[in-house]
Amino acid sequence: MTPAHRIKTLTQFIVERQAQYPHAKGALTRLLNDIATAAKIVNREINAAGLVDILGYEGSDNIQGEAQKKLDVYANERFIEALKGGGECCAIASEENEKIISFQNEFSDLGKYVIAIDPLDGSSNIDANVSIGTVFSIYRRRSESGPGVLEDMLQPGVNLVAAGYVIYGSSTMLVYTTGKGVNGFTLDPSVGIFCLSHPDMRFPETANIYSINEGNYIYFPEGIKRYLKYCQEDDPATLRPFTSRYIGSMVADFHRNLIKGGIFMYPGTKKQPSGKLRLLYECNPVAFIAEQAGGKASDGIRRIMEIQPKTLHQRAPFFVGPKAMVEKVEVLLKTYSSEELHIK
Ligand code: P6P
Repeated sequence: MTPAHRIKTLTQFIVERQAQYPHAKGALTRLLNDIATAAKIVNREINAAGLVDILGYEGSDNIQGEAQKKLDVYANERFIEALKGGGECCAIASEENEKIISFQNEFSDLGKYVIAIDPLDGSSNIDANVSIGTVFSIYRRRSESGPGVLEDMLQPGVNLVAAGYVIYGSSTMLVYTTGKGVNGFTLDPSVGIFCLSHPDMRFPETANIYSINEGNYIYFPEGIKRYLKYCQEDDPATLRPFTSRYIGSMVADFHRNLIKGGIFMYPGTKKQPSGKLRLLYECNPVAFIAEQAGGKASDGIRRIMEIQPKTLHQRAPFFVGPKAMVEKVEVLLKTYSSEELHIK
């Protein structure tokens, strides 16, 4: 048992980091704490979901046309409530809402940030008791004042101020970055406090896991088919054959790969050329974390964080993990799929 004086809580950590920025007024600190508060409330419902009637479908579809699980709706409402109440952001883009949700703050010096969020990613796994997650991106607003507008949200990942995810698994963790490394905090449910458990997270030097839905194999570009065969070749010197691991919940798959070393792939296919994952609130935040952890994130051609979003819910092919693994995919796509993917 770690002595109490050696536990560093998320709040202590954020405040300490804020002290490194003399001009910081604490807005980002409060915003991150608002997110942590909502995560604790969602975590409580997820853990109780098996006991109360909150599993199953809400009976409505979200803007993606995906049937909304009751917990999706519940999580979305909790995060919107916490962020609106906290007053530090002027708009939210959520996977569950077609348009941005804008707030007018009565105090003009508030609301400097906008948030893009997937409140409950992987929710199709809820009733199978598989780990699910929340993913969030934080940008500075671009508009001067008043309620946030769409242009505040349509920013490339390189403009991110902070990004992170919460994984609701065997334990609940919040992992985030503000561009100065990646740190992981585990929730102590007995006191409702996130405690620093994974300081300075980085991809391991050696990595041998690949994560992809191989059920889409026949629709993959030739370069991806070649990469999968590469993963399966017998070459102990390069740790191959790699191990295939796929949960179908991006946060859980990425978190495992960050800890143990591996690449997560959701390629574009003949059926969905832009892939399935959304740029703003799934690819960009995970890409920021991956880069800060020494890795790389690409759409197979370009750095994910340099893509200029054109629409709120646009999708992107997504390859994220250790640099060497992502670069191998990029080379094979360039070699075998250049026409298909219009690679110059
Ligand atoms: P598939 C969950 O619905 C999600 O958006 C991600 O969390 C996950 O990685 C992906 O979809 C799984 O998609 O097509 O493999 O079931």
